[in-house]
Amino acid sequence: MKDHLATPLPGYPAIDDAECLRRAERFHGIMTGRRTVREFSDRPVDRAVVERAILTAASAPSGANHQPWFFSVIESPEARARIRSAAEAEERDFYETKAPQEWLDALAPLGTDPDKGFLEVAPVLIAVFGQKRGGPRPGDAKKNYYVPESVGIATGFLIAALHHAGLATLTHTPAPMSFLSEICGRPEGEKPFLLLVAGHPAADATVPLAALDKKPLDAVAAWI
Ligand code: IYR
Repeated sequence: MKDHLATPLPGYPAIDDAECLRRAERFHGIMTGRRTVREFSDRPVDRAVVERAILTAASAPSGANHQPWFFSVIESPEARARIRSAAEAEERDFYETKAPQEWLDALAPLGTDPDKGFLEVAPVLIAVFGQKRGGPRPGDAKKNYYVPESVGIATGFLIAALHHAGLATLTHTPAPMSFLSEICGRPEGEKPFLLLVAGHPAADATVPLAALDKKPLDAVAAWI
């Protein structure tokens, strides 16, 4: 490797193969318990939990370590009502006009519709943005690299962190979602990537049976 500043690798204490497998199995158990939830309770979530989950997301790998993401946590009832109204307008357009039949057929087993009441019920809305320019330090304005990939990985970390904390999540992507930039006051050059809804599930929350079907290992992986 070329000359650069480095420090001995921290955080990987030696473990044996059995312990390695136990950890892989335990984490699989935790993550396969995650469900996309569309019915939330209005029970508040401690801000420290959200802060910690965002710090987990922000520790994700990224192009040139530029960390090209920003997380807007939307608390104000007024902003939430605006987001719901803008999202529902887009979704009505989607379900009633834009979506081809094949897409509607694909969604039918999940029972989704243009009603996005959860945007005003769930206590946590996190709008995730990708930044075209930035850099490793706050205030940098260099070109960023692999922005959608980096932000996607960070969002995966965020979902895993919230789930691990015991919270339910829903990835919501009304299209277009430029209204999020305006409502959250984000600058041009920052693009909304996804709206993550989080909170405790409603006591009577259900999950579509179709969502429980996951492909077996041999359908998703091969060793060559
Ligand atoms: N954005 C719409 C439709 C939708 C699309 C896909 I692909 C989904 O996996 C789920 C929903 C909505 O939120 O209802």
